[in-house]
Amino acid sequence: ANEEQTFIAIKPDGVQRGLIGPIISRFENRGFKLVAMKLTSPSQQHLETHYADLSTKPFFKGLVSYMLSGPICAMVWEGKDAVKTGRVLLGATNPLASAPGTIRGDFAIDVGRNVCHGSDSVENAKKEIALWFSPSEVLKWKSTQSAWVYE
Ligand code: YYY
Ligand code: MG
Repeated sequence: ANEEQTFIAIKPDGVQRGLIGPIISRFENRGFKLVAMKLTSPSQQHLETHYADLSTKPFFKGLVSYMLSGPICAMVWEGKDAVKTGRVLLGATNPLASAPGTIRGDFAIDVGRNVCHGSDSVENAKKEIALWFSPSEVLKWKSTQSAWVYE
């Protein structure tokens, strides 16, 4: 029940701005468990697949070149309601509409530089995790904190 997984990626602007630590801390502090992580520079084709649902949007080309502009910190976080709660931690897509206290609401201004990605559904999380990680890169481990995070 507490094993839902979501794909979270710190985008090139987040990496360049030194926000890997602060963003990871938000998920750690909340009680989620890190089960996969890598710093990676995926190909254009990989990023076009990741954002395939948006391929007809006018911002698609710019989005892909932004995602190609530097390393990305790709992660899988696990825990109760991880997908929906991950989106809450991220804030709205447009940072100017994101509440303070959210990642985008605290660290970003423009929609095309919104520092972090998070899966929007359990089904898409599964697809994204399979795209970014091989099964052996996603670890099964028991956190000693779990009995203090979950009742
Ligand atoms: O899931 P989320 O990242 O919050 O938004 P999506 O609608 O999936 O769009 C993906 C990505 O595209 C968004 O994080 C920024 C960019 N984008 C944009 O540059 N301009 C828009 N009007 C909408 C989205
Ligand atoms: Mg999305």
